[in-house]
Amino acid sequence: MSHSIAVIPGDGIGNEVMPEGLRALEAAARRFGIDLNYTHFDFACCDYYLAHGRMLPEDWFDRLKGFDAIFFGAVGDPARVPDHISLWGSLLQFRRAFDQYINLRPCKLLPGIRSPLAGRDPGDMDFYVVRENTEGEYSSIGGRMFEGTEREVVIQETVMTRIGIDRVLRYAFELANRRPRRKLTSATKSNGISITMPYWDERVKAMAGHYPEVTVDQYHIDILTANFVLHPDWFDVVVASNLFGDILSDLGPACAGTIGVAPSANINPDGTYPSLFEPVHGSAPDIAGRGIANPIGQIWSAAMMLEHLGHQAAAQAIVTAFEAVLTEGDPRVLTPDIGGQGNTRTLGEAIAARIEG
Ligand code: GGG
Repeated sequence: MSHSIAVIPGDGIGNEVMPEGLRALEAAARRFGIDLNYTHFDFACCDYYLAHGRMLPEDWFDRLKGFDAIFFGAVGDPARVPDHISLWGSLLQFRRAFDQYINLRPCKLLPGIRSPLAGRDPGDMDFYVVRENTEGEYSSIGGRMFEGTEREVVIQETVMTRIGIDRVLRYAFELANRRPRRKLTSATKSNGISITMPYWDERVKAMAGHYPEVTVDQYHIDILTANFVLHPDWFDVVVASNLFGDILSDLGPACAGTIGVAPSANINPDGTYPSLFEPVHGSAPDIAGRGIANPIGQIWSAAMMLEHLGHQAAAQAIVTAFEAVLTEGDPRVLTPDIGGQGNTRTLGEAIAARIEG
């Protein structure tokens, strides 16, 4: 079976973890007889912006729309390009144009990684954040008035639509319904954000009526973040708006010990357009160029991509491989964020070797 993959490493450590993601994919492809055809793109990064005055070429949509999936690294180089320009000019364009309205982000304690949540065992944290990915607080609607004067006014709207909320809720309820605990938690802030968030809560209640087997609870985002730290075992599927989901899906992996291992899938569930797979972490300018970034977020994202393309066994082989390498815990192999003295490549090579058996 053959799949076309668009490869976009982006900025910073995206360029360092991407080769290890591809190494893992190739190892899985060899073992399971999958034919993966890669096309590499140099846009959606700040070098491209500085050379061309835009993050993407004019014809980017037509060039990417026919791929089976997009494998993405990270974006952002704030010393050279403001973050809102690089993010809005690339990743957020992909998510919207390809209607990738689900951002699925697993949060799991992994073997051998020391969690700041002392005394927890791996069973204590194993949940998904389902983030709404195309609207909400990430709107481009708003503007400035009286710029540069004392009367300066800045407004940005939150956009919530019935279709947009219902489709992410349906996905989250379906996911919860397939999992043994059948539990869904909704992130809200309807006491303070008094128009959009009560509407979100209403839609959760309406959707819950279609899923009587799923236990539903909801927390305001402030106490929810506290409970991620204090009681990660309470959660199974957590559904959240764009901004809340972004925050929760960094916090979840941080509670598991490092954000460097966290993967994500930006999914277009209808399959009309390619879905995009990327680590949760950004371009990490503080460590970029040193070759020490943890590649597991990129490698796990590769596994999510293979699963999305229908290769469950190959995806599982990748997860089993990095769990085995972590369990082994050889400090010469592991990256510094998880207590090792190795680097991006030593960890990536060890995982690829395990995948091939
Ligand atoms: N690999 C993900 C990445 O580059 N993230 C940068 C970022 O700021 N993302 C914000 C978002 O996911 O909305």
